[in-house]
Amino acid sequence: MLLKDQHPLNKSISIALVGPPNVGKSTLINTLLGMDLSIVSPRPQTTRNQFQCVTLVDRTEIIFLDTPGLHKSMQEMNLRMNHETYMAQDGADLNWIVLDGTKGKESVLHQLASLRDVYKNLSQESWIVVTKLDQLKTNAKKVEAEFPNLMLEAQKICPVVKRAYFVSALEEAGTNELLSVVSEFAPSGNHLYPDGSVSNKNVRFFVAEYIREQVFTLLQEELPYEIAVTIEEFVDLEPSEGTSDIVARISAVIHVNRMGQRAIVIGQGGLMIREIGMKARQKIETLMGGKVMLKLHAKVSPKWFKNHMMLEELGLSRAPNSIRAWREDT
Ligand SMILES: Nc1nc2c(ncn2[C@@H]2O[C@H](COP(=O)(O)OP(=O)(O)O)[C@@H](O)[C@H]2O)c(=O)[nH]1
Ligand SMILES: [Mg+2]
Repeated sequence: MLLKDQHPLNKSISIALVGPPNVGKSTLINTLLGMDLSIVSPRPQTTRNQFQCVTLVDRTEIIFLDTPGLHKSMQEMNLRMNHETYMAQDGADLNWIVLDGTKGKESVLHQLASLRDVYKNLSQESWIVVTKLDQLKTNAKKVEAEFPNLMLEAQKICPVVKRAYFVSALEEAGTNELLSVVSEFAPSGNHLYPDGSVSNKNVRFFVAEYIREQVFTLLQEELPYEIAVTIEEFVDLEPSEGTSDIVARISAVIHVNRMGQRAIVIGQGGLMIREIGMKARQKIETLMGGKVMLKLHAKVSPKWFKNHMMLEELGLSRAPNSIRAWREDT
């Protein structure tokens, strides 16, 4: 879709956030957007799909591409998740290599070095964004002192790195400055999204994500990695006068790998699944701007993470090195 008759001073830039899992990429995007769109949890590999989030700063459209981060496992789902990250990086004008600043400079350089193989083909301009600075227990003025010569040493590892910025997404420190720098840097160009758009994914996608976010937050151990959420029914309702102010009726399935996991998701007397539903519903209602009816079921779908059809349904498209399906025609 081409948006016509645009202002001649419009600018547009797309930024792929790449980096190790759990460094705070999704949190940073949410802070910069000013809304909790991308799901966040204290566990690595919460984000599974790449998707775009959009914000406007004056006449500059900034498109953030959130990515799952890269991991080395050869599981079909992980191959597809890595592919999502490569695709995002490929289409972006700028890469932010997001690194966790909690443990200071040596750790930041170590994280960068661990990505060396992955990012050796990086051609677009790349910046380092060191985040979680609130954990450093240092005040902003001392940041430079904590990371002396970071750029010089970073460039030895990853020569395409041009700049470094320091932020705390949680405390919103340095984040507005980062937005101004980006809008300064952005090239002139037409906006790709109509005003008011926030993402290229639809509400259904975020509803499933918000449910998964609660599973990641409320359930322990490895369980969340063996869980997926699909939407079974999504009906928009016209809030009828006086009788009901419900804007949607949604029914979703929480897929688990094994029978025992189903019992954990449901919890004693259904308490756990009710809590997952209640917390997810609050975020869904904020997103949709009205009340929703949310029904959740838990279902055993053995080895869903190897099932090509299921992975397609979850929006993870086939990777070039995908494991061949046993009944592939070509
Ligand atoms: N203290 C602190 N924690 C953060 C910050 N940004 C993210 N986190 C936490 O780090 C964890 C991982 O964040 P997430 O955004 O999911 O990381 P991602 O996997 O890189 O997308 C979550 O528990 C966040 O609350 C920050 O600026 N400061
Ligand atoms: Mg994430």
